[in-house]
Formats: sequence, structure tokens, C-alpha cells
Amino acid sequence: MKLKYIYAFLFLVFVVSLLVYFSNKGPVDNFVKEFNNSYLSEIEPNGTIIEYDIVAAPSKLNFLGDTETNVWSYNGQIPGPVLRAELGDTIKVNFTNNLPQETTIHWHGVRVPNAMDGVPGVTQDAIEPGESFVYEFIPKDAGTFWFHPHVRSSEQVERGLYGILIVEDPNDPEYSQDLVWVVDDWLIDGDNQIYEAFNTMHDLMHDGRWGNVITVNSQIQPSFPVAHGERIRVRMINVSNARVYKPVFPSINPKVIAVDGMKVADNFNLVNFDLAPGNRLDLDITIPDDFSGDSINAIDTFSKTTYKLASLQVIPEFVDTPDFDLPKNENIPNWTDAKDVEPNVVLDLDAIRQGMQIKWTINSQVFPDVETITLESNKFNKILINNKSTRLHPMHLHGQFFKVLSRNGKEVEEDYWRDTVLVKANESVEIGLVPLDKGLWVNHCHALEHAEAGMMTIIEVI
Ligand SMILES: [Cu+2]
Repeated sequence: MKLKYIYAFLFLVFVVSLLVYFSNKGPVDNFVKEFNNSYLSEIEPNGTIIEYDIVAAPSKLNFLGDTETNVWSYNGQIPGPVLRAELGDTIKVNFTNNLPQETTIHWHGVRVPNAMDGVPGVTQDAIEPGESFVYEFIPKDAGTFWFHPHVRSSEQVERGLYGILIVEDPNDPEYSQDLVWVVDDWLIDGDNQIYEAFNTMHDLMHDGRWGNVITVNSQIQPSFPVAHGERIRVRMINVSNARVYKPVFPSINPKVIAVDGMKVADNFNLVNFDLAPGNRLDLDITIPDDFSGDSINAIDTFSKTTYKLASLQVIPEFVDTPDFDLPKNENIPNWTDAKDVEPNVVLDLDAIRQGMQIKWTINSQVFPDVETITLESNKFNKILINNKSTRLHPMHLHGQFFKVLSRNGKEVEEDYWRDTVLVKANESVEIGLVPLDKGLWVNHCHALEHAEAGMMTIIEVI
């Protein structure tokens, strides 16, 4: 009699444990556990407020021989100001729009409060000419970020409106130089002015607007002096409307320390990395003691014709190479079994004709006529992006970081976060993410002409 009760009790314990096991230990829950501590959910303010005044206005730039090119810029400079803050600082930007058009500022890759994200009609009203707006936020991540308008961006970014935001991590090692390389291309006409037709049929039928002049920090093939033995950090930011770069340094071996601002789990050599519009790369470069040439070139190898972007000019001076470990973030989840999980969102990328116009679509919808997609915060979400076209689409998600899981059904090993991923012709890419920051975040193609022609949707994180 007693024994029967004991057996019944043990059986019950067994069943309950099984239930607990399967309800808690599903792969998806494990993915969330694996994700935790990968990056901060909230950040403690340290009380410091870093305040900047930024004015967007027409100005002139001298970068093509003797002629002045009419541009639009932040504070009269291109690239715009490099804002620097430490992790925990509050950034306050008093922004004034002196452009002949309405505008906003979007903080690319920065996890800001939703109301600071700069998307008109979604998170704020567009800022009219002559009007001001205060952007204020505490960046939650240290790294290399940038900012640009989110109104008529194919025109406004092309005219020169972009700036840089660097959030310093006090734990980062000290490099002898911290260089910011803002890579852009410009479509320039015969009078050395910006070609005034935007969103042309040609741009829309192809991979957006690709320019005929490539600049780094608005200079053509600039060179930066370095000494033998120096260890420098180079932050490359692609602010082009649509051009993709594949940078290489043929004579040396740079290590990638961060992608899209966020430190990688495992440093890797700079090989075959597509730096699509929006993407950033942070490189750790040591100038070899025994380097025999006088310059180290950075070459773009994405297009058929390779092109020198910039160079490091090696001066005949020798310094001791600082010895420190490469910065990394070891808490990036592997999500190795994520391939077995069904995507909860599918995004089909394609183009349609509307009368005489070409529109770019996500799930056959043209922004702003889109149905909001919902993602649950603190849950593992998997998104499948299907490119049904033969064009390049660098897809950018606001407010969240994601990890690429597979390309064309094949698992890829990317031990880092991204906010932008290049989806190539007819390619399908699966990404995984655990959204933390709630609100309405747009997801769009960063080939700005495609975005302008409708390739944008809204993701609500609840
Ligand atoms: Cu696109």
C-alpha cells in the first residue's frame, strides 16, 4: 500500500520535472539565456551632459580642384562634427534646421529612446526650415556610430549631411592614433557640382546612386602619417548613398575589433568584408618595424576596378609597439541550433511598377503604406530576409542589433552584432535577435534611393 503511494509520488515528480524541463529548456529560451549580458539593457547615467549645437545649412566645399561645390552640411563641415562621449554620458544636441527643406537627425546604430530616433511620421514630426529640435539620450553602447537625416535622405545625405558619434569605452586600450575615415562617393557633374537629379529611373532600376568621385573625409585619396611600430585604430564608416566597399590593406594585416560599433567576440583578419552603406569597421593596425615601403594603401576591391581609398604614409621614425590584448566582447551568443527554429518574420524584398514609377517593396508593401510587424522584447526572434530581386539591399534595422545566422540556407559564423547587413542578388539571409528597446523602429534598405522608393517597414517591439 505504502509502496504504491511512493511509486505514484515518484511518477508525479517525474512528469512535473519533464514539464518544467520542456517549458524552460526549449531552444528559444536557451537562446535568450545565451544572449543575456551580451549588451546592456539599461545604462546608469554618470551625470555628465555633453552638449553640442548643430546647424544644418547650405555651404560650400572645396575638394575638386579650384572649384567650390555647393553642398549641405552640419556646422559648415563635411564630414560633420565628430561628437565624442564616454559611456554613461548624456548627449544633448541643440539642432537647428537652416536648410530649404524639412529634416531630422537619425542616430545610426545608437539605441536611443524611441522618440529620439528621428524618423518623421513614426517617432517625431519633421523639423521645418528655421525650426529647432533637441535630441537628448544616453548611448547604451560604446563604439563608432554616425548620424544623418531621415527625410529625403537620398538627397540630403548625398549633399553632405552626415556626422560621427564616438562613444568611448573607458576600458578600451589606448591607441597612438584614433583615426576616423568617413567613406563617401559623390555623383559630380561637368561643373564640379552635385548632380541635381535624385532618385532617377536609373538609380531605382539599379543598386541606387553610385557616384563618380570617392572621398575619405571629403578628400580624394588622403594620406595619414604613421611611424614604424605604431598601433592605431581606424574607424571606417560607409556613408555613401548606395556604394558598397570591400576594403583591404594588401601590405599589412589589420584585425577587425568591431563591426557596426560593437566589439566582435573573436578578432578576425580584414578579408572579404562588405562594408555596405551604414556599416562601420573598427580596425587595429600595427605598422611593422621592418616595413620597407613608404605607404600602406587601403584599397576598395568590391567593384571590378579596384580603387585606392586612402593611405598610411610611413615616416622614418620608430616607436615601441604598445602591447595589449585586442578588445573583444566574449559574451556574444553562438546560437548554434538557431537553424532548427522557424523564422517568426519573413521579409520579401522586391520591386513593382506603379504607373511610370518603380517602387521597392518589403512584403509587397510600399512605405508608408505598411502593416506594422510586431516583435516581442526579451524573446529570441528570427527574421528571414528573401531578396527576390537581382539588386543589392543593405538592410538596416533601427534600435536593435542582430546576428546573421545563415545565407542561402547555409550557416554562417559571424561572431558579432550588426545593425546593417548586405543582402545580395536573390540571396536569403536569416538573422536572429533578442530585442530589448521597445517602440516603433523602421527597418529599411540603406541604398537610400530604394528606401525613398518605398523599401521601408515598421517593426514594433512590445
Ligand atoms: Cu535596396
